[in-house]
Order: sequence, then C-alpha cells, then structure tokens
Amino acid sequence: MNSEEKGKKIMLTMNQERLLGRIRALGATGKDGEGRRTRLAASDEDRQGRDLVAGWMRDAGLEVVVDRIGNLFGIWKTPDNEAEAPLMLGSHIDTVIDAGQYDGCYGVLAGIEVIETLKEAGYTPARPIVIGAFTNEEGVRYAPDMMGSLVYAGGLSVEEALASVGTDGTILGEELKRIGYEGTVEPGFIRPAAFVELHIEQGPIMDAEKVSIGAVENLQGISWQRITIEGAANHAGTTPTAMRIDAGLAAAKVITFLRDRCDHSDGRTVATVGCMEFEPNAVNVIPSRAVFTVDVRNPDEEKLKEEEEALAVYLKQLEETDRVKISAERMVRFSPVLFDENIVRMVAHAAENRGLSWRRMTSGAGQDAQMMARICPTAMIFVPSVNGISHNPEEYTSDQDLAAGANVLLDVAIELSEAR
Ligand code: HGY
Ligand code: MN
Ligand code: MN
Repeated sequence: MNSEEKGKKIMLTMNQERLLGRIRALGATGKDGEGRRTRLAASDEDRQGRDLVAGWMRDAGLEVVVDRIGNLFGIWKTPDNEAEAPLMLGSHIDTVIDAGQYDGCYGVLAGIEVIETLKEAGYTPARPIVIGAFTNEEGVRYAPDMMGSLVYAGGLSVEEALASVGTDGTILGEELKRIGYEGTVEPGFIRPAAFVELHIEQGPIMDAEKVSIGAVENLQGISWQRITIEGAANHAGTTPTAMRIDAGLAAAKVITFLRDRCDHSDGRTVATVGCMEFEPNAVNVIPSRAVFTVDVRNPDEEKLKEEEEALAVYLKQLEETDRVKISAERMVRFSPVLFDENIVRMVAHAAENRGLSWRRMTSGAGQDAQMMARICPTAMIFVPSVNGISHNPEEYTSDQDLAAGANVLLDVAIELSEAR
C-alpha cells in the first residue's frame, strides 16, 4: 500500500475467525488437576500458553524475544521503519485460579491479529509494531501483580523480581528457567512511541449501558496488605467466651469493618479479603493465628490513603478490644494513573468511525498499561464483560464485541504507527 493510499483513512477489518479461534485455543490450555483454567505465572500451565502464543508470533513472521523477567515480545520491523520507535500493543496471558479465557489473552492475540491483518493488506507502518505478553500480571503466585510490566517500566529491579518467593515457596527466577522462559534481554530494551492495551472491562458498566467500546482514561489506585493476627489457641469446648483471644473472630471483624467503610465511603472504594489462613486450622481449636490479604482500591489517591489510615487505626483498636497482636505487611501499592488524552480521543474517534457506541471508562482492575504509562503515552480500549463477571470461568464477551474491539485497536494502531 503506497503513501497516498495510506493518507486516506483506510478501514481494514481483522480476521475474526482466526482471532476467535486463537482465543478459544489459548483458553483451552493450562487446565489444572481439577480441569480449571489456571495458568499461574511461570507454572507448567503458563509455559503451555507461552509456547502457543510464541508459535503464533513466529507464524506471523515476528521476531520473538524474551527478556530477563520472562516478558514475551513479537517484533515486526522492516528496513524502512526500524529506525523509528515502535508502537507496542499487548497485555498478559497468565491467569488467576479457575479463570476466564479473555482476561489479558484477548489483548495479546488481538495485537498479533493487527499485525497479520496489516501484512495481508500489504500495509507497512511507518514504525515497527511490537506485541508484548507481560509476565505475572495477576500476582496470584508472586507479588506484586503487574510484575513483568512494572520491571519493564523500571519500577522494580529485575533481580528483586526474579528473587520473589511464591505462595508455594518457589523462586520466580528458578521457575522461569525451569519452563524455558528465562530471557537474556534487559527489560525496557524497547522504549515504545506509545502503548495500547485492549482488554475486557471485567466490570458491569458497559454491559449494563449496552456500550460497545470503552475509551479508558484512567485507572484506580491499588493497595494490597497481608495482615497477621495473633490470638491464643484454646479448647473450643472448655474455654468460656470471655476468656477467648480468638484470632479468627478478630479477622472476621476486619472483613465487616472493610465492607462498612465501602458502604459509607465516596461510593468508589472497593475492598476484598481474598485469601485467609487459620492456625492450627482445626475444627475444635480456637484460632491462634489468622493471616489474610486486604485489597483496597479507589481512583482517588487521597481517598485511598484515607482508607489505609482508617484500617490502620481500626487494627490498633482491635488489639485493645480483642487482646490480639496485629501486624500488617504492605504487599503492593500503586497510585491511580491517568492515560494519554490523545490516544483516548483516537479510541473514541475510531469507535465513532465504525458506528460503535463508546464511553470514557475508569479501569477498576490493575493493568500492564498502568506500568507502561510510566515510560510512554499509553491508553486502553475496553469491550463489555457480560454481567460484569471476570476472574471466573463464566467470564464472557460476545464475538461481536470482541471483533469490534479488535477493529478499533487496528484503527488506533494504524493511526499511531503513522503519527509523528
Ligand atoms: O488485580 C488486578 O486488578 C489485576 O487483575 N491483576
Ligand atoms: Mn488482565
Ligand atoms: Mn486479571
């Protein structure tokens, strides 16, 4: 395609069957012993997904590169454009436990589809296009989440990340080596001209409003803590209530405290206690210890700080009232992020040009884009999640919405790959 044809607003359409087929094929890999889709970072199941995606990248004629934290990249460059800073598209392909098939995977596979569609149309962009699949976005096995993109953006040293100890006691660096994805290239080896991440909303708003495209303009702040409450083990039958120092009861009080805060906050705070362990974890022993995680989020930094402070004060009170000892360890803390307004507008215009309904959105979920925004102009495109379900095998987005989102990504990629 020559330059004056490029000058016209071309509107290509990606190969929907190929994209949907790959989403389903990737969704079928990485089943755990209970048949659940669970591709935790650097696990054998993750390797199955990585091998499949790297194979599709190679089939598309991309140069496949793995960096030291295991981030996987497919690079399309030509002698005419290789001197220019690339456009990067991408997301992640690791999953939570018993996951859906679209979270992250959709953005990586749609990125590969953008390149294949451009190649098949004989279109050579003015800059290289790179597809990234970042390591450990979910943070379920190794904290923090968005780890691969955080390292890539310079927010965490690769040595520290490789040394992280998993919930199963493994070391990330050893696991990446074991699955054959311990790369040699330094993270950050490409400084993109821009980064765009296509992703499912994972929330209920777009489905409820019947909106096809989300032009994501910002992303909420995230605070993860691990709380340990020390009580006193005692006999479940012989210990009078007044004499109990019950770590389990105190943990339960924290959960209801958090929910009360959300019910009475600015309406935007969300809090989750997703993991909890009791010791000695016996039916007839009062828990001597409770260890659990607290995930609190709010799009406003000051509000998020307020929630963290309110929890700290409550834990102090609880030590008094319940005669327990409480310690809190910070696991993750990311401030809210604003995305690049120019790219947000490009997403909106691309949706309008295709006659698609759209609206501005805030990302409730953490995303690799929030890390890439530290090093280049970045924004996201959302498509609806039916009933807002995600991190659940019932996660679903219609083929029509998946195709619409990928075509909008294609249009934005064409515009950004020509932008000076
Ligand atoms: O936690 C998150 O929001 C993301 O799914 N890692
Ligand atoms: Mn995701
Ligand atoms: Mn996720």
